[in-house]
Amino acid sequence: MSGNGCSFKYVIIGDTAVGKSSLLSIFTDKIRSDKYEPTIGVDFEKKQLDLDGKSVEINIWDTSGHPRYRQIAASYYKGVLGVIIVYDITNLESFQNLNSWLNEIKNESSNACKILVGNKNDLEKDRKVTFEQGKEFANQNGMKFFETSVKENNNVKEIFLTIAKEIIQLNTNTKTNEKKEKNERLNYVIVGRICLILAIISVICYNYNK
Ligand SMILES: Nc1nc2c(ncn2[C@@H]2O[C@H](COP(=O)(O)OP(=O)(O)O)[C@@H](O)[C@H]2O)c(=O)[nH]1
Ligand SMILES: [Mg+2]
Repeated sequence: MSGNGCSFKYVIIGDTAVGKSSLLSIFTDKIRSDKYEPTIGVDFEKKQLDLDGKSVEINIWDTSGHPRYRQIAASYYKGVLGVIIVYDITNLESFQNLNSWLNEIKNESSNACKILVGNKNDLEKDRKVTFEQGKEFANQNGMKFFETSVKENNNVKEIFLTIAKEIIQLNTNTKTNEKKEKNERLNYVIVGRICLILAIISVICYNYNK
C-alpha cells in the first residue's frame, strides 16, 4: 500500500506458454493475437480497480518464465503484494515445476498474497492435471486456487480482485491488531499509575496514623 490511494504490486510467474501474458492482456484489455509471442524479460501493465468504492491501482509485472530471464525477473519481486502462479492444466510439467516457482519467490513473498491458477480449462479433453490436484497443492501451500480459461475469459477478473481484497483485509487486520496492542499497553500504564498512587496514599495514611 502506498499513500492515500492504494497501489498494489503483483507479479505473474510460471512456466513458459502457460498463459501468463494472455492473462495480463485480457485483464488490462490489451489486444493480443492468439499466436504465441514469448515474453522477453519482463512486461508491465497497470489497471485501476474499484473495490467497494475505493480506487485501487494494480501494477502487474509479467515475467518470461524462461530460465534465461529468471535473474532479471527476480529483481522485480521486491515489494510484491500479490503473486499469481500459473500452470497449464494440459501440461503436467508446468504443474510439477510449481515448487521451483514457489522457491524462486520465497524470499520476497512472505507477506504477499499468493494465488494458484490452473489455466486453459477450456481444453478439457487434453487435461493432465485434475482440479483436485491443483486445489490440494494450493491448500498445502496456503494459497487460494482458481481454474481459468483466458481464452473464454473465465475467472480472470476474479483472480485480481481476490488478491486485492485479501491485501486490504490483511492490512485492516494488521491495523486492528496494532490498535489493540496500543490500547493494551495504555491500560497497563494506567493500572500501574493507579497502583503507585494507592501505594503512596497508603504510606501517607500509615505515617499520619502513627
Ligand atoms: N486454449 C487456450 N489457449 C490459451 C489460454 N491462455 C493462453 N493460451 C494460449 O497459450 C499460448 C501461450 O500464451 P502466453 O500468454 O503467451 O503464455 P506465457 O508464456 O505464459 O506468457 C498462446 O498461444 C495463447 O493464445 C487458454 O485459456 N486457453
Ligand atoms: Mg509471456
